[in-house]
Amino acid sequence: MAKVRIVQFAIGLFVLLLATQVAKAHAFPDHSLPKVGSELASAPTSVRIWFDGDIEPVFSTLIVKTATGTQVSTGRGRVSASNSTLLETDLPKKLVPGKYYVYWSVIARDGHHTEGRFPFRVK
Ligand SMILES: [Cu+2]
Repeated sequence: MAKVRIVQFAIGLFVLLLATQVAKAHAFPDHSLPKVGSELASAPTSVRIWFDGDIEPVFSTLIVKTATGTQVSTGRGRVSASNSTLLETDLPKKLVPGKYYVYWSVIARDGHHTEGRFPFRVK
């Protein structure tokens, strides 16, 4: 019976390790400013997304576009020098009222790529 228990323990440990790996895998947005789908009374001057893990500065990008696809943010965005979970970009021109999309693409420290987009609106 002791042997069965050891095998069960080994399987349990394996499943636990696998679950831990999945939990660590990839980086996903935790929260952002502007918030996903938000309506803003005044135009934002930057867009920031905080991720649930460290992201690679070289491969991580954040671009803001109008609903018709014109880029309104500077360059490809950047990972904050003081916080490797924060991806940010500046919005140099004052955004006119309308709908905008934030496109993000990141490589986590485990090498995995995730990407997505979300809208916000300036009233
Ligand atoms: Cu991953």
